[in-house]
Amino acid sequence: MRSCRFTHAITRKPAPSILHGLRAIDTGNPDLSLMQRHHQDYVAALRSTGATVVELEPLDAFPDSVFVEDTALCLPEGAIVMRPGAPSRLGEAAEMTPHLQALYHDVRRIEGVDSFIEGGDILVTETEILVGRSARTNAGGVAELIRKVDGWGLAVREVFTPPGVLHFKTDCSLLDGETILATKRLDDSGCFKGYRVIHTADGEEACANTIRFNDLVVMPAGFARTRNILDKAGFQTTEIGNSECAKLDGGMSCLSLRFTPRG
Ligand code: CIR
Repeated sequence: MRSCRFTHAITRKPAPSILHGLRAIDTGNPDLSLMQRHHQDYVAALRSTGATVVELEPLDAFPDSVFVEDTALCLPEGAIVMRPGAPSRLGEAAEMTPHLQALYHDVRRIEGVDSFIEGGDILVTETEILVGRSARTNAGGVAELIRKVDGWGLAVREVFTPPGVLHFKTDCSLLDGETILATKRLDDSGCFKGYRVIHTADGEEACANTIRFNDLVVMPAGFARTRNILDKAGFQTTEIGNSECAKLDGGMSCLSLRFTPRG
């Protein structure tokens, strides 16, 4: 299962500038030291599966740079550096490029001046790449992604992130080759036909963003009913505190790039 099994991850430690991170609604500033503790737990969970985790140093010039997922799409065949739609995040992608070049021979870039796309809008399954148009990902970004992954064996399907939802994966995640965890509101859009879909428990929509990383499903702490549903479905779940990232609309997938480079 290439969509769930990974030899590598890249993370970036949160910087003091995280206080200035983007957020849709201001519910107060994140506590840096608590976020650092949660981040260490997250890295430890990834490492516990046997993966190599490259931990990058904080980048204070970019308040949201802890959310590395948005900077790239990493597939076994190669990596594609994104062009984030948030102006304050555009420079984060270039900062990631050399770290990808250290692990991949083939690193491509989204480069059109009118192309915008963030990794949080991309869900890679065993058979396809779903890309959600959103306030951060536009038609130009999707069109350029389709050209850039040509020949890498996965079809790209354009879908739509619900209005008011930051990223497509804010509302869904892959649990295994054919199973997706999603909010009912996203599933109702019909974008997961052909997949087995497990819904988040009512009132627990905020935990739809998990990651399947090797044997683990890593989910945010505090969503006992959804965790119970996943446990009963046979998944091995683990919880990580996410209170501080949640203040900036961040979740489990945002904190890492996960991949198995072919070299
Ligand atoms: C942002 O608004 O860009 C950040 N505060 C949160 C990014 C979360 N990333 C993700 O869902 N992939």
